[in-house]
Amino acid sequence: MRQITRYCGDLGEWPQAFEIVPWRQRVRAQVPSSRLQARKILLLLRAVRYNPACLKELRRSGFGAQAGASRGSCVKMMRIGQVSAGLAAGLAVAAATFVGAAASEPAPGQIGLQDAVTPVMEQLNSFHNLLLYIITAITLFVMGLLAYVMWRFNAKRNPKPSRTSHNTLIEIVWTVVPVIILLFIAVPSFSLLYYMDRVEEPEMTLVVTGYQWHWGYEYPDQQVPEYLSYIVAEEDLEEDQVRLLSVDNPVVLPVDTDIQVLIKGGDVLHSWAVPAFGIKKDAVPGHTNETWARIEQEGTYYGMCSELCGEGHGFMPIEVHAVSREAFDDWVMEQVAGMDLETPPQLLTQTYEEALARRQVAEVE
Ligand SMILES: [Cu+2]
Repeated sequence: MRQITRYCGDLGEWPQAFEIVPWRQRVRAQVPSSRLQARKILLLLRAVRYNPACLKELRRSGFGAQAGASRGSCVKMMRIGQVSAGLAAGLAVAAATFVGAAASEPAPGQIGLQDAVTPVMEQLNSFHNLLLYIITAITLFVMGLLAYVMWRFNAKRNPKPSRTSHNTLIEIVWTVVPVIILLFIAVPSFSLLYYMDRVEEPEMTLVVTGYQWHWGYEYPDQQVPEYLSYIVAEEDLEEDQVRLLSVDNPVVLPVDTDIQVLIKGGDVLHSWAVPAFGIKKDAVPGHTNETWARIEQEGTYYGMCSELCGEGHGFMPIEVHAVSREAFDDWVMEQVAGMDLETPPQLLTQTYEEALARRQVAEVE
């Protein structure tokens, strides 16, 4: 948000449009989806026209998630932009693809995957796109063949059907070509699978445990004992919280840090899945699964339990707050304050003694 104001500050009335307001509730309740898309396009067009750095920042921050505007200013912008609703609707699809939806959560009218914030998800994204090209080509080719066969070999054109039943060359071709295509796909697929598997030298570890129906999080290196994370009930939602996705105690993780994530089940099978990180790992009772994340952007990211685990399966969301390494250290110090620690917590930017001294100085002041 601060970044956006910095880059977009010279756009006059602009920053107002990016005020963080409880826009989700307001906008979703009042503005139809096509109008939301129109607003996105207009903001985008203006950003391109006035300030490329601003556009970059907007895209980085997940555009849709933070660009809040009331219905009034939306209508005003439509007038300012002098873009007819028809044109806007036509552009909507293109804009949704170009801008990318919110970085952290599903958005209305979203096309494609959530924006990647880890190297793993970036690679997953490009692998997904590669497959999409291949699938499209195959589909078009097969459809073309079918259309040709229907036209060329219909009963009218062939009153006396041919009795041909084998053609060795064609049979070899239609066996070998798919094998080659699969091999071609297998190479990036396997290398990605191993890349996702584990990180060489993690700087810290997060232990995730799935329970019916909430999550437990523990930071062994930081001596933060396990705490539980429950969904926020609909009637208790605060203005900036998201229905079915916000939790009472989110996971806090540092950005630009290789984090080992260990996932296990406390009772039945669950699955810890955060789309923006490219993580979906089963939480299995009696077995620890491993994966990793290196988050490249600060922000709030949401996910859900993705393994049917019983009645409350749809109500155990995941909320991750990715903060700077310094802010993470501060958070750890808050968690361990007043605890009787045998081993000092491993902090990322300072030693425990330094952090303690700093806290004491701050208290005196
Ligand atoms: Cu579950």
